[in-house]
Parts: sequence; C-alpha cells; structure tokens
Amino acid sequence: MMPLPFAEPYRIKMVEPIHRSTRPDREKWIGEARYNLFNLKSQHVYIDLLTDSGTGAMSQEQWSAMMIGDESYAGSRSFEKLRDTINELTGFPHVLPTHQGRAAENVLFSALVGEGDVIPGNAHFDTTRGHIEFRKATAVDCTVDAAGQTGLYHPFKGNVDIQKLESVINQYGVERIPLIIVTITCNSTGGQPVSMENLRAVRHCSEKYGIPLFLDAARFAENAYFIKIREEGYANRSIREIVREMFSYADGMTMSSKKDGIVNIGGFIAMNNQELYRKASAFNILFEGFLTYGGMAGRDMAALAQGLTEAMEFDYLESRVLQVEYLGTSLRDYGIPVQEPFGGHAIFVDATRFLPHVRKEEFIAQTLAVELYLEAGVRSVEIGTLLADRDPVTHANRYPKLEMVRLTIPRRVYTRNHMDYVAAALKNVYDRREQITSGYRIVWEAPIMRHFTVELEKTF
Ligand code: PLI
Repeated sequence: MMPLPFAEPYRIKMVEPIHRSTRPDREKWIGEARYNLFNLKSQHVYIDLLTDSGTGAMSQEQWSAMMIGDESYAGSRSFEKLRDTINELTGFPHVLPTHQGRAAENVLFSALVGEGDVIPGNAHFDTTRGHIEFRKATAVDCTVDAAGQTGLYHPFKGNVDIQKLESVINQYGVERIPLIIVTITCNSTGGQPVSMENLRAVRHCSEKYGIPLFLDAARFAENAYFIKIREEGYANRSIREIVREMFSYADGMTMSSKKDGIVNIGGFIAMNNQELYRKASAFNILFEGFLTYGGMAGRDMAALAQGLTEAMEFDYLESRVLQVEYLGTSLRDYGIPVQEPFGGHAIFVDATRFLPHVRKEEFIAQTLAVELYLEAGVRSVEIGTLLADRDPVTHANRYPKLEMVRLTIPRRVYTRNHMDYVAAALKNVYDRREQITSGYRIVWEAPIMRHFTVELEKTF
C-alpha cells in the first residue's frame, strides 16, 4: 500500500492575486529602491519571503472572532479573553498588551535596563539588540559555536553555551546584568530551536546568580514542535504541555504576536513578578496605551487569543515545518549551501559559500538577495553585515559569523508550487554564481537599525 503523502490541514477560501514581472521591470524597480528590498512596492514582488512577521493568513475562526471584538477603552472583554489564554498557555499571571514585539521590548527594558548594563542571551534579534544599545547597554551573544557552522548537524543550534553565559556573568558581575534573554526559536541563527535541557540549564544559572530569565517567545510554538520531534523524552508530550514546561523555567516573556500568534499586528509581555508588572505598567500606559489594550484594537486581541490556540495544534505545526523543510531539501538537492538542520520559519542560505567571489565589504548576502529578486521577483532578506550594523563605540562595520539570505515563509500563505518556483529561481542564480564578483556600497544609512532604510549603489 502506498503511504499517504503529507498535505496541509486547511483549504483556501479567499485568494489574493500576485503578479509576475519582467527582468527589465525589476532592474528599474530595484534601482529606484536603491538596492534595498525593504524599499520595493509589494506589487513589484511576485513571491514575498521578506518576513513571516504579520504576513500570515488568519483562519475563519480568527476572522469571526474579530466581529465580536470589544472596543472598550478600559476593561475590554477581548483583553480578558486574551489574558486568560496567555495565563493558561504560559502560566504567567501578569499580562501587558503591546502593539508589537519591539514595543514589548521597549516597555520591559524601560523598567529593567540602564546605561552600562550587559544582557547575555542567544543571538538577540535586531530590535532586541537595538533597544539594548539605544540604552547604552550591551547585548552579549552566548550561542553555542555549532550555530556558526551551517554544514554541521546539531539539533538545537539555538542553545545557549552555559560556559559562555557563566563567564559573562563572572566578567561583568551580577549587578550589571538585569536579565538574561533566550530567544525561542533563535531567529538570528536560522530559526533554530533551544532544547528543554538547555532551558533548564539556563534556569539553573539564572537562579544560581539571582538574575531574571526572560524568553523572547515570538516563535514559541515552533520551538515546542522541535522539542517534541528531536528531544528525548518529549515524543509523547503534547505541544501544550511542552509550551507550559518551557515557560515554567522563565520569569517572563516578550512576544511578537505577528509570528506564532498568527495575527497581522500585536504583541505582549507576560511575567510572574507583580512589582515588575506595576513598574512596566507605567511605561505601557506612556508608550502603548491603557493596560487593557496597549496599542491593539479589541478585535486584534480577539483574533490573537484564537491564533495562539491554533498555533499550538500539532497538524498545523507539522505542515508549517514540513513546508519549510521541503524548500530546504529542494535547495540542498541543487547543491545550494543552507543552514542545517532547517529552521522553523525560514531557510537561511549561506551567502559566503554561495558567492565566494564577492568581498565582505561589498555586502555578500545583500548582493545575493538582490540577484534573487532580479532573477524571479522573489523578495528575501539579508541577515548579514547590513543587519549587524556598526559597533556603537568604534562605528566600524560588524562582520557577523554568518552572511545569510533568509527565505522566510509566511504562515498558511504559499503553496508547494511557490516553493518550487523559489528553489528554481535560486538554482538559476547558483548556476551563474561565478559571474557575480562584486556587490554594493552604502550611499546613505541611518545611525541605528540601518538595514531598513539603507541606500546602496553598485560597485561595478
Ligand atoms: O516585529 P516586532 O516588533 O513585532 O517583533 C520584534 C521581534 C522580536 N523578537 C524576534 C525573535 C523577532 O523575530 C522579532 C521580529 N522579527 C521580524 C520582523 C522578522 O522579520 O524576523
């Protein structure tokens, strides 16, 4: 008997047209965009793999929840529903809604982080690092070394190296470390998960030194899926149980709901400590809005409560991770160097191995991302030197260990045919890689988070 193949646990009810274009069109548009893919109009993109943030498709249950959103300024029913869902899912009693993930970081760090502080973690996301450096504090990356070797198999490349963490604590002293942040999954190393064993070890360290542990939980459900599939002892545990255990090792969390909340906008902070909650509440009111909406409409909170529940369904998670794996396998079969094992939300292409003739000073990963757009209208994103930004003290470019192009898959949006198209497009670029020998130089950049708005010109 033939084994039944995998298929998505949903069907399509509403469609959004997307359009192909010609190469001369794309040459004109990317030039006008100053070779920055963030500057492109979405109608000039055929397949948009810029991000999985806020780009997912909501379910019929989420759309119907929106119709009963309670838009009261204070005491909204939709907030209560959301708070109850988060309490049940995470175990944290105190919840502050925010308009997105970086807003949660802004509010929490306003309450916790000061000048000269040091915040260790596993390859902090760019907005997290941005909010730390904006406060003249320092983010220290303590990720395991295996994360930097794209060809090496390690099931949990998001893990924190406990020895590195301890040596940061000993070097700077507990009084300069207001919190440890562990990002699940670790976006910056390739959507790589953190194991339960590692979370327990970080918890042990945080208790030993009395330093609070917060999870940056944007992709908590995908992390739980990998624990179930890859970690010994979890195969028979439900995603819900795994999620609850992950959060039990932390004092709190920040969340960008635009990822595993499967909504288009939203975020929150959740925590155990009431005193910290009260302190952070003042900043929430100042920056985000009253405590029962925090920058979200009632209908957004209603959709989020439903989305968080759907994100923990095993069949959904399996189809998502297998779609990402399908793209990764196709690329690997073409010989294209990618971060392995494949991550939860994206395939990360190793641009240094892909384009060995482009100098790092000319932004290798950005050069590859532009080539992919020119080839087929596929928008990806650079996770490399532009994103790594300049050192806040020396202002020199920071060259990260990995120069990557991220092909980020929105939730429940694209089909297998779209994945085939992307893989073929990248293969065409790979076949002509020997002719790509130069990249770009910066003509304008912002003083912080430059990659969003940077303007470039060709060096050739
Ligand atoms: O985009 P926000 O402000 O809702 O969330 C910021 C944020 C925080 N943590 C992590 C791990 C993220 O991945 C993240 C946002 N990520 C984006 C936008 C991405 O394209 O990956």
